[in-house]
Amino acid sequence: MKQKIDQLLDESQRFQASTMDELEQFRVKMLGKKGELNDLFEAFKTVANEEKREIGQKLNILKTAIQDKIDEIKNALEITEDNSENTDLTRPVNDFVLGSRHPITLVRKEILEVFSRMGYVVSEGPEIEDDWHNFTALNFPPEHPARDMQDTFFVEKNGENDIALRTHTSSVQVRVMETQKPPIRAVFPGRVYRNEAISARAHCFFHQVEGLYIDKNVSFADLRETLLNFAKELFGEETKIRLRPSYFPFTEPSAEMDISCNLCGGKGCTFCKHSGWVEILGCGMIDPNVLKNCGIDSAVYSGFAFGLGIERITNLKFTVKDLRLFSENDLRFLEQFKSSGF
Ligand code: 2NM
Repeated sequence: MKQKIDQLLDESQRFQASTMDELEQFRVKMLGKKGELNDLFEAFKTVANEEKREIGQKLNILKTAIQDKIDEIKNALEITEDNSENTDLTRPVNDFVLGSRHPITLVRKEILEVFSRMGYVVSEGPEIEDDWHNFTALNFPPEHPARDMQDTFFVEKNGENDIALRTHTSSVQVRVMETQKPPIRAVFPGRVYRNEAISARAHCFFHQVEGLYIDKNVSFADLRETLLNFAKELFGEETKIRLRPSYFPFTEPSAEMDISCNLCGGKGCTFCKHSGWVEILGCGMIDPNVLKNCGIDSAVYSGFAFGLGIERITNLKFTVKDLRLFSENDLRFLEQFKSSGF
């Protein structure tokens, strides 16, 4: 009997199978109802008492060895079968539904990249602001209309220290000027809020990128050259710019910048109202009062600042006709920006 056990142990250790059928035959032969092991256990009953212990152990070892062998081959076969017979390698892959970046995100990134290449850092700040950072430090007189309920969403109205949703990201610029020493070169992207009736051309929130450059001897020529480079990078080398005098409380002098219409190449179309020019941003030399309010010596330092609406630039780049599309999350709109992704 010992001999039989050793022989079966040897046989099962050497056993190999290349198909599940072969393996199943082996299993039936060894472990099946009429299999070798059952025969042995049957014979075990008649084994002399003094041998029971030794033969019993041997039998158990054999049984475990056979079961392990079967499991091992079964696992190996399952893996190779998965990879070959049951897999149709010509089957199309799963059709993943890819999302897309929001157009505002795409254009925001493009704008920030242009300024990064010119050495500007990116800075962000809170959307809920106090009166000082949003208005007073920026040279807004106490009676300025922007401070009115009609134009600004107030969170708390308590006289001296109103709390409001920021109406521009200039509030972040104040925070940076208050805490950093020139030279400062930074851009400030973010969402801003204005109390406007929602229409195709206006919304109660939109997105800005503002920028700031403060150092010794910064001139209006530096401003012009920087913004010309920006316009060319964003809209193409052939783009021209035009600066028109304007007014902002925080800059003096102030200007509005137009670019040559990139739809008609300056010839005149309905988009540029046949002028050949479209407005894209406001800018100016930072008012010495603002520098002073932020603790920067205006006798030593000067600087320029600019601000633009990302929605406006996005309209120009993608000819979006209705501002409301940007905040409705209509997939039919958003899916059109798939190929513009990054
Ligand atoms: C604009 C237009 C012109 C501006 C000015 C400043 C600051 F903080 F330096 F005074 N920040 N942003 C600025 C100037 C913004 O947006 C149309």
